[in-house]
Amino acid sequence: MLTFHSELTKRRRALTELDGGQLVTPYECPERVDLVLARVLESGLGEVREPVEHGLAPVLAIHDRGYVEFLERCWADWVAAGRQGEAIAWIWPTRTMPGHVIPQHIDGRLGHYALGADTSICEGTFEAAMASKDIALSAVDHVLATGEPAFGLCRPPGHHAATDQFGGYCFFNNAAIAAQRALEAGRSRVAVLDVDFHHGNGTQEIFYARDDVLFLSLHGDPLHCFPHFLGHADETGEGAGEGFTVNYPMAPGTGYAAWVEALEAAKARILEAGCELLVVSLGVDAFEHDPISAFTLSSDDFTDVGRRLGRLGLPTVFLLEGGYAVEEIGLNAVNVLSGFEQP
Ligand code: SP5
Ligand code: ZN
Repeated sequence: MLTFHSELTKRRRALTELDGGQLVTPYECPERVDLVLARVLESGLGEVREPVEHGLAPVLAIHDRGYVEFLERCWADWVAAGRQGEAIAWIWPTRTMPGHVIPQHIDGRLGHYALGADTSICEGTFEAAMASKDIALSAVDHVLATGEPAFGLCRPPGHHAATDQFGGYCFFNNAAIAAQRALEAGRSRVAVLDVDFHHGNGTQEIFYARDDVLFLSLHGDPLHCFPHFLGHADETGEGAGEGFTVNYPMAPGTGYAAWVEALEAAKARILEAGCELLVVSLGVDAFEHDPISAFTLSSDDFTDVGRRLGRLGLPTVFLLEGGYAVEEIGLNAVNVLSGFEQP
C-alpha cells in the first residue's frame, strides 16, 4: 500500500514535557517518523509519496476557527510575552470557575485551548500539525479515488484533539478530518476505529451527536489511564448519535486475548452499521514495552491485528497516532499494515 510522508512533520521538535512533576524529553519525538519510514522502506510495503497541501478548509470543517488561530499564533505570542521556556498551560477553567469568556492573555488562552499539561507548544508546531493533516487528507483521498488502502505517517498525532482543544500530543484531529473528507466525497457513513492505547477523546467529542461517523475505541480504562475524563463504556453517543460511539475500556495489564475480543466486537458493529470506509487511528502504544502505556500486545500480535482488519473487506486508511517504544514503533506499525495486506 502507499505511504504518505512529509519531512515537515519534523518541524515540531519540543524539548519539554511535564511528566511526573518533571520536565522530560517528549515521548512524542520526530525520530518516530524516521523509524516508521525506515521500516516501511525495508519491508517493501510500497511507494512513499509526499502529501498534497489542502489548506485550512478541511481543518475548519472540524475545528473551531478561534482555536486554529490560537494555534497559529501561540508561539509568537508566547515569545512576545518574554517567556523563556516552551508554552505549557498551567491554569484552566474548572468546575468552580467555568470561564465563559475567552481570556486575552496568553496564559489564559493557553488554559482555554489546552486539555492537559503534557503537550508543550514550540516553534514549528503549527507547521507540523498542518503537514500531518495534509498527510491524512492525501491518504484518504487516495483510498476514495482507488479503493486501495493507504497509510498516513501522521505526526503529530490527532485523536486527543477536540473541536477547540489540544493535548495528548495532538493539535488537529487527523482521523476526524479524514472521516469528514470521506463524507464530503459522498460516503454516507464512515467508521473511525481507534486502536491506540489511549482513548480517542477528541474524535469522540467531535462526532458524539452524529450518526454519519461511527466511533469505536479500544483503550486503557480512564479510571486508571490518560486522558482520565472520557472513554467509559456508558458513553454511547447522544441525540442522533446515540449508539454511534462505542467504548471498550480495558484494565491496565490487558493482553491480546481479551483485547482481540473487543476488536472483533468492534468489527461486528462496523459491519452492522453499514460503514463504507474505515479510518484506523493506528496507535501502536498497546505494545508490551511501550513506556507510557499498560497493555501487553507483542509485535506479532500487531500482524494479527492487521489481518483481522483486512478481513473486514472495507476501503481503509491507516493514520499513525501514538507509539513511544521508539525502537519497535516501525516494526509494530508496519506489522499491522503488512498483516492487512495478507488477511
Ligand atoms: C497520541 C497519544 O498516544 N497521546 C498520549 C498522551 C499521553 N500523555 C500523558 C502521558 C503520561 C505519561 N506518564 C507516564 C509515566 C512514566 N514515566
Ligand atoms: Zn496513545
